[in-house]
Amino acid sequence: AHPIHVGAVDLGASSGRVMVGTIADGRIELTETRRFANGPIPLPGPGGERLYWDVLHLWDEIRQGLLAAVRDVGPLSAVGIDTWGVDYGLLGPSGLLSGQVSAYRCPRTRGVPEEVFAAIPAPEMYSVNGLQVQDFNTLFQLVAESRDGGLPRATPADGGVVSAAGAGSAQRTMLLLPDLFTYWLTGRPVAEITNASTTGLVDARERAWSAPLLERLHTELGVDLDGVLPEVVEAGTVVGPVRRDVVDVFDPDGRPTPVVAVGSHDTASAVAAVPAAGSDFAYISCGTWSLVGLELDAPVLTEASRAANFTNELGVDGTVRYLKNVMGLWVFNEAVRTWREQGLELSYRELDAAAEAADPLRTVVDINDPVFFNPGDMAARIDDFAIRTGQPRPRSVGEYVRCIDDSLALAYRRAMREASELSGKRVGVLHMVGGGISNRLLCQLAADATGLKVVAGPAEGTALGNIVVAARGAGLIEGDLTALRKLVRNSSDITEYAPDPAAAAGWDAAERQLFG
Ligand code: LRH
Repeated sequence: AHPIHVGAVDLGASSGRVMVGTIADGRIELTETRRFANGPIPLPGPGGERLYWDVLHLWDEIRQGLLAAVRDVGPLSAVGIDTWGVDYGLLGPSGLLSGQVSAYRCPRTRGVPEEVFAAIPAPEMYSVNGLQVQDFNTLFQLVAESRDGGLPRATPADGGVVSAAGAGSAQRTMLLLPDLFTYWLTGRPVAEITNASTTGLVDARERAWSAPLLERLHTELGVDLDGVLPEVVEAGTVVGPVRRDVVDVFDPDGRPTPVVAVGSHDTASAVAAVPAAGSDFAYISCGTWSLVGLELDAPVLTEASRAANFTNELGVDGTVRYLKNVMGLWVFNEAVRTWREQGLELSYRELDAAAEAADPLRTVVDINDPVFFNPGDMAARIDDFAIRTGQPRPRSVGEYVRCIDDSLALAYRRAMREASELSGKRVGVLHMVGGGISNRLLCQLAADATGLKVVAGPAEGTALGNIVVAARGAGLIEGDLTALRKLVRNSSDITEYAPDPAAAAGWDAAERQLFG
């Protein structure tokens, strides 16, 4: 059989890439055809800074990456797109992008959840959408958007001021970022379910927009989403052929390549690629964020789960991604960015080696503390945290990185235990996927802190998850999730880390000291 080439566009908050997965002999070989930097761009706004994505630049990179794929590797039999969750663009009545695309770290949503929960109590909301509360959930962004006038208010809820007289929101269409790029490629607007589940507007049991929730947003907060939300599709749906006049991408028969709505939330693609053989596994998807959790058949919508801020995002093939957002390598990347601005040139390898040599658990922070969320000088924030909690401040770059790694592992330990308790699922092995697994110290610390065997790999989990779902959606391969995972496993470098039993006491003590 001749090889099948599948294009995967995978955008992260700090970098994006276009890959080709070549499927032959039960394996996938990856070729990267384009990689580019990404990051939120600040602009001055009313009451402070706003953060935006340069989506036109991203679109241009996607186009060039796909053209390079066809040119350098061969015709593409399918294309799939995934990005980080929650962010969206709005189309105006003529289908053109209207306004800018806000970045999820934009402070415009500060205080919005409280405003929303005053009208729709948080427990009521969680019992429907099962979503953790983060300021950046699309629902809160849409409330902020309508307050800024980007989404016209349907009722004069802002002290009698109607922002765009007469213009109903129904003239807008909201497309999450992967769906926006898919729309530009195919002309068809859809909402792929795994990413739609990060909006807060989806009924987690029904896997559909929640009509009662939308109704309440309209009547109680004046946010009218009637007609704004596109048709929901499950991951694996062929959205349509690529428009060759837009990007000239074709298959081996010269026909326009089908664009498949894959697990378009990057985390959903990463979880689809966890190379697990059985079902007793937990996972950590390690990138800008660490997404720590379990795969379940049904959402956990209990009050205890809400109180622990666990989320029920939706996965491919009817699964639920029951997980927690842990701050992730964001803190490390921001620290490095600041050091480089200060003139300190250290490679990742040197930084990891320095962390490895540093004393373990000397300083630990609550890595999920909101002080680490916004861009800025992370070392200074660690200092503040250390002083506030009566711990020694790190004395060297290596000690700062060690503090970040130790603190991440401590957060993994806690999230792991909670996920198990709240869902009743027992965990036998911890899979780590994503670029963050190149940090070997972090993988070992994850094993030590959780007491679980860690199976690390693949680093390109998200792209592989994208590729297998795109390939199956386009009818190029067959099989259930277990079969797709086997294909990923055959294609990946995998490293195992055994927990060091002698380390357990240190982790117990660190957790007690920091969290009581
Ligand atoms: C990871 C991720 C995560 C979301 C966040 C906005 O890239 O998609 O799952 O919570 O970005």
